[in-house]
Amino acid sequence: MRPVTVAAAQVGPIALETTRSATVTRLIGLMQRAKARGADLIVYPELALTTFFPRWYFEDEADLDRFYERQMPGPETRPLFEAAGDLGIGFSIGYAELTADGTRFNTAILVDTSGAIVGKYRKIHLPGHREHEPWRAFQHLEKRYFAPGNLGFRVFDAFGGRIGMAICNDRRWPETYRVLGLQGAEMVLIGYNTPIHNPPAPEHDRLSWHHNEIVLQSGAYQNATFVVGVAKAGVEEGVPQMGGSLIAAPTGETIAQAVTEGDELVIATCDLDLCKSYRDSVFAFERHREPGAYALVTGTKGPVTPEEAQKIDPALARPDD
Ligand code: CDT
Repeated sequence: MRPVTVAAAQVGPIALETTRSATVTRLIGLMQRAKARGADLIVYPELALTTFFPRWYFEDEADLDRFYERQMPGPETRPLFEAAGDLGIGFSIGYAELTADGTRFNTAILVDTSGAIVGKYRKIHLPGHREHEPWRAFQHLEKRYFAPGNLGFRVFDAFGGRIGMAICNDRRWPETYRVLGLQGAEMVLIGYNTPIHNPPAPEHDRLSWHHNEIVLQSGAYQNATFVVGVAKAGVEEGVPQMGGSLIAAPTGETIAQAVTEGDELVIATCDLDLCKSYRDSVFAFERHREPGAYALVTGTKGPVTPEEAQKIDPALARPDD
């Protein structure tokens, strides 16, 4: 047995004017409760230090800066690291990162039980749009406010296992889990902010929870890993965001799930050895995958015609005698 007790720390709304320090105090409260319930690791949502600011169009880029961290830890976030070290609990948290060269990333880090950063991920799949679209009830300007992550999907050996991270929209893409799965990920941590209303496709709104659960479950099952999905939930600055935080096992089953849309700990003890049974049998990648047949997966970004596909993968043009 290799048990890791993980707490998905769903966080209710954070108002625009809430200070970083107030939010960090709130996150420390969740951390203390998680530790008291036996957690080794607490996972906070995407952009957990502020309100989900991509819902607004800021004409002046300088207005954006207040949402970004130039250092991690910085003066306002250091107490979170100190609390983790004092309590002996690890954490993962999402935040907006502004690098020394001025690049903006949507980032998550993994911190061990001594309070040291042991892993970093920068969000690769950025949803939404780049330009102001006033017809929308609210914006989703991630493509404007962040550059695509440049660190790939890495794994980190920590907590007695192999941990991967992804952020929100990444969870909808099978490539995310597969790249991590090919590196032996045993637990994938995914914070998210998902507005229930999707302005370009409102017909999807009622399916938000269904889509959340199927992608987290299938990512877990198809890659023989635990997946921890953690929401920033509730009505934040007038925009309802889905909760539905959950922990999925390599069996494909949900083993713990949120029942509120506010601050809530969703806790499960995950035996990482459970991954082995799937990785050694139905998903023994080294025996059963056929990467030669997947040329289109990396050979094109968008859909192609059958003729274009044949140029990328000549097998698709071979006579079927
Ligand atoms: N934060 C984030 O990535 N949210 C997206 C919303 C998609 S609709 C523009 C998500 O996939 O949940």
